[in-house]
Amino acid sequence: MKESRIIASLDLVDSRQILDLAEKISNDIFAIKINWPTIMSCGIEIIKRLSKYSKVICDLKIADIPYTNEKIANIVSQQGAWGMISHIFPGEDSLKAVIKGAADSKVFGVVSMSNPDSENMLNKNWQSMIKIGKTNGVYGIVAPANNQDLLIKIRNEAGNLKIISPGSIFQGGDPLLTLENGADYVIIGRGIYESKDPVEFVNNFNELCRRNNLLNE
Ligand code: BMP
Repeated sequence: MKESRIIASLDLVDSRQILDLAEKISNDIFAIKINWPTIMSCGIEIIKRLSKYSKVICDLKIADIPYTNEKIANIVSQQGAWGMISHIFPGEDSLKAVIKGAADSKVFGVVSMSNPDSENMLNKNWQSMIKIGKTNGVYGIVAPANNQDLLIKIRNEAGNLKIISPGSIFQGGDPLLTLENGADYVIIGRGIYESKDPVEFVNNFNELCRRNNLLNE
């Protein structure tokens, strides 16, 4: 069956609303990503509840010392998250601890960000962060959908790593172009949950991908 390339970033703070939307779109997306606002408002058990509908990627952007990172990753994994997002910038020791704590859950490392000022900070170090990610066995990395030049450079060095890309629509990126330029999945938040009809939005984008031969086998 062809597989959607949408990761829906459901950054909502009401459990009922997020579960309702998850139920409606779950058949037509690849995964749901949740972030701090959702977890802080709905509680950590929202991971388990959403996992009934879809793979869940927990975007805590873990960035602490190894001891703490391992604990965080372990809790997320025990809640049933399919994947989690970790920073790589704190260094190899911290990333290794995330990967250990994550056990069977996939780890995605941040090698670049979509906010404009990250060009002056984090994004300067994307090459060394990819190297650390590869050496330590991350499953994928995060690269911006609103910076196609950087995305293409990252794709060329990422090898087999999956690329997940936020920064579409509300942050200016074009999700179709992002897939054409080598992202494996586009992360779309407000573009979905603030659209008049999220189900229609997701179906329309899947159809656009299908017409451009961009659905996964
Ligand atoms: P939106 O499509 O509404 O802009 O949401 C994007 C989501 O991806 C948010 O959860 C945001 O925190 C996250 N994100 C991002 O926008 N840029 C990054 O570089 C990394 C992210 O995780």
